[in-house]
Amino acid sequence: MTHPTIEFHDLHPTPADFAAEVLAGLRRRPRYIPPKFFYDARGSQLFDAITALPEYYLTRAEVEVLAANAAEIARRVGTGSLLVEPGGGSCAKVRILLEGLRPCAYVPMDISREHLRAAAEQVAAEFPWLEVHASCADFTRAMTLPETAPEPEGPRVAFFPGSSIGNFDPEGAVGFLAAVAELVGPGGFLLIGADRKKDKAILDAAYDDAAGVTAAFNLNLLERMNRELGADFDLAAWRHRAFYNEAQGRIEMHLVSLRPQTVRVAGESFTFDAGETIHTENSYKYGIEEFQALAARAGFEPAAVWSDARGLFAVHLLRT
Ligand code: AVI
Repeated sequence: MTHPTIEFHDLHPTPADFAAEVLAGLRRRPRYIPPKFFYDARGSQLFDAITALPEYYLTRAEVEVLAANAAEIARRVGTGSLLVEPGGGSCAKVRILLEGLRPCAYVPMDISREHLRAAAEQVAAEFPWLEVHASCADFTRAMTLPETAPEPEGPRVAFFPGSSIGNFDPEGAVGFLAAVAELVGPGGFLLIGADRKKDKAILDAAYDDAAGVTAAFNLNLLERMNRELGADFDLAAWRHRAFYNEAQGRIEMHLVSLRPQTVRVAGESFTFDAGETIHTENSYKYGIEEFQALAARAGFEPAAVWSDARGLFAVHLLRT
């Protein structure tokens, strides 16, 4: 049953979008499929499991920073804001902020429909005073508020945790941040998590965990193509590879073809050499000043920045 304070807006990308982007990505060299397609129901579950892995320090470090600084964040931002969370799939971290911030409404936007609906209903049940306007959308394409979202007395505040900004290339990140700057408008804020550059061994382990959960997350993309696009990927013929590319300042994830093979996807044939890869994700890591300089190109200035005790992860408060 839908909670009375939930409005659900469905701009979900169609199966045709998935097919078109996958086919375009497999035709090009090097082959590349954007990471947003990891997050079907299974992929979202696997991602939640990743966030609890011992090697994946990002989530724990960010939660530590948010919990330690929630009161300070609320003091700087003020109450009565409109809180927007592009990619707010599990709505997990926002809970740390809600009591302090007391926004007039919360707008989570996510590509994964069922995950978003369940999470938004849960938040609305836990915070009965809060209006929730969930918007199922591909925020990398459309960054618009649902028409029902109220005009706040306080500022518009975007919350973009998890270092998801690292999944854009730097130019794409500037474009995304500029769209957020436009969304929050003059006097608006962005609270954003950005993973920091660090020792390669720590980064490599975070994206290639001993239990193989990240491998399953990456390989699920092939299973998803089998399920939804009538593809015939043989899962035993592919392997997960992830490594920190120090020159580029990014983790790269790939799916490696273990033998020469031909695969059918949505009626089209693709031939892979042994060792050839499909590049599935980049996860850029930023120094603090480096990230502030990137955000400045999108019209944001730094208001505050916090880090965890180990200095692994940064949470930036930016204002337009
Ligand atoms: C969602 N995003 C920030 C994650 C990351 O760390 O880049 C996705 C992920 N990929 C592998 N592990 C986690």
